[in-house]
Amino acid sequence: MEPKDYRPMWKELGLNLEGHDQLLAILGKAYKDIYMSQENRPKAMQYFDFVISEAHGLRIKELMETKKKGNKVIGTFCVYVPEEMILAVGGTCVGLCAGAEIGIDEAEKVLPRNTCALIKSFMGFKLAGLCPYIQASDLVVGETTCDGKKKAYEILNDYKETYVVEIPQMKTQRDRTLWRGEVVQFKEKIEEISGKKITPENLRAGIKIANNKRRALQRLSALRKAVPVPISGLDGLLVNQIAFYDDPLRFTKSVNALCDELDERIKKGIGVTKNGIPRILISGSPMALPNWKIPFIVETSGAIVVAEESCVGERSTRDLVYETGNTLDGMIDAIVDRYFKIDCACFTPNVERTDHILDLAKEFKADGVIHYSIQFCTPYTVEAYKVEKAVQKAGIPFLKIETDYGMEDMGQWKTRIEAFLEIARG
Ligand code: BJ8
Repeated sequence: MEPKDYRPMWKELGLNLEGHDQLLAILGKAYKDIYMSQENRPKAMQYFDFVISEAHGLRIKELMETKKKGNKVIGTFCVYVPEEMILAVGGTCVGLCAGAEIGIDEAEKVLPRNTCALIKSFMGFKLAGLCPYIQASDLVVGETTCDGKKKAYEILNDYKETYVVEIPQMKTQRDRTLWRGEVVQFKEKIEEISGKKITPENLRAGIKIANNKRRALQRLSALRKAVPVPISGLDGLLVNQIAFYDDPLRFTKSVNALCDELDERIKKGIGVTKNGIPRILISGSPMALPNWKIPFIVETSGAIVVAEESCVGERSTRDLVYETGNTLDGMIDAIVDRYFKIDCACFTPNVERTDHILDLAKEFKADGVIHYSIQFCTPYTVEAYKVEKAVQKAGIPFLKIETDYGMEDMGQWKTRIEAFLEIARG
């Protein structure tokens, strides 16, 4: 096969070609070391390996092609942005949160050093000219969740038009009214940028596509409850990360194909590792691609991650939009209610999240809970206190981790995690 040359496309997108080459080399090596070294992976993971290998190539080419047909690409940073409305007008929603320590020097020129790594990373990717997704986006949508993101969008807007959705901080009826108003305004923004009207018909279709993607991810999640577990936590996380970039129809089909294979494994009692190793639930800040640090340490220390209580995981896939609404207003209400259930730590109070963590720990037969927060992420770091109390009260071993995207503390965390796994083993 002819080697594919995407450089003209990257140049057209205004990427920093030299820096981008270096980035691809680093990511390619990390993927090989972390993912391709795993044993006994399901065959259907080959599709997801391919998607990763073409994340800056073929997928971007697809986005450019859909743009040529007049469809819009919308970049987002939060699972609170209603994807259904973007899909309704034939648009594509791509996640722009970034999980690598890249472009930090550039980011620190505009942000304080003690900013969460996720924010520094997306800012760094943009300022260093390394993210083809943000370059390809017709509009970037931010949101008023944590203070760091909220204020960073004001700066990002100087470099790329950023439309900000206001997310309430509480969940009273008054907050729901505010949120509904925001969803309606977002609908109008999407209509304006796409030049297309959102109708009951196209919104129904958008809801179906987004729900089917979530159903496939729910199916995958449920299969990870099996003993022994048929797929590694790293692979489970990867599929959830790819959900933010891939074509939703193709992705849904590929996740279901993976689940068919896992069904077979379960029937035959095949696990990805030997039985009896500690099953770990990871909870906390989202792990955006390519943030694999903690699951990698856990799974190379003799344990397996069975679920992620995170926006790259359960928190964004758990709830569906009711498909029973026939009117546009009814569908908007269904969207409003579905998103309003997301239990991000930016809300106060947020008891639902602690309840969900306990439920997940039980359902997935977790031997331990690791609470992960990105350093300087106030919402999750502070909320960890309440989570710790609840998890310990339930008699489940608990470990609190606060780290950034750097690799310097890998050894230190490996030692702490190994000691924790001794306790989880019971
Ligand atoms: S709904 S979790 S995707 S905001 S890690 S940037 S919170 S300081 S990402 Fe999130 Fe939406 Fe909530 Fe989910 Fe701020 Fe914390 Fe950084 Fe964070």
